[in-house]
Amino acid sequence: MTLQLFGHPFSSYTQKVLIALYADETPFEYRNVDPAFPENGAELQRISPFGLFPTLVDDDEVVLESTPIIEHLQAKHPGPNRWIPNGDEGRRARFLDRFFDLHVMTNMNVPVADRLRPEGKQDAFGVDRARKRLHVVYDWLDANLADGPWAIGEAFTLADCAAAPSLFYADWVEEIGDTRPKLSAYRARLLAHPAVARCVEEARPYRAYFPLGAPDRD
Ligand SMILES: N[C@@H](CCC(=O)N[C@@H](CS)C(=O)NCC(=O)O)C(=O)O
Repeated sequence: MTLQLFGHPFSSYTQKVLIALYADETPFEYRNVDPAFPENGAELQRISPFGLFPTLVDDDEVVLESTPIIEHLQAKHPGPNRWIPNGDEGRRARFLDRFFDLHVMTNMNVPVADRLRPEGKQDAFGVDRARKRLHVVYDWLDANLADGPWAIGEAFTLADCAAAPSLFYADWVEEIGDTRPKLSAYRARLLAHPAVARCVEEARPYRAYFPLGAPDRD
């Protein structure tokens, strides 16, 4: 049976998994959960506890969470890319995957989610702290990323799947700017990767969904 991916083209975590699927040219059925396709959203609510996306269905197995989904793809549907290499490289890829999700994606999402809160329920302190933390994170990445082309060096891995959407959107929230040349160049290389570029194009029609207003670039 075909793999099914429940996700949304504008969703950063969906894009993280799509990058792996596209880069490996793995066939799958895309169940877009945009309100335009209510049957996909209803099915996702049925199979996933919080209705979060991405959610992968492989025969009768439901796989939740973007990182385990990519691990599942590597184990059960391997393609040309090795998402988690062996040994030290694999440990570095796993670490950076956590770093991009927990520090870039999470802090990026605070101001975004805050804008969606009901009037009077905003958290100005939390938003300010998250914006400041993004700059600390940028400085750390600029100092600690491999010289390229990718996060751990030569291999395009799980870490890059996580990095692409998180840096894409984080830069819209707080610009990386000219003072972090290594990180800026890495973001640009990611956006030029064919699998990432495809995700960016597929998400373009949904840019009006960005709660802070999408900048006129990228
Ligand atoms: N830790 C999860 C995060 C998934 C997640 O938060 N997805 C967002 C879209 S990017 C979502 O489902 N939002 C809908 C909601 O919160 O109801 C992963 O890695 O897959």
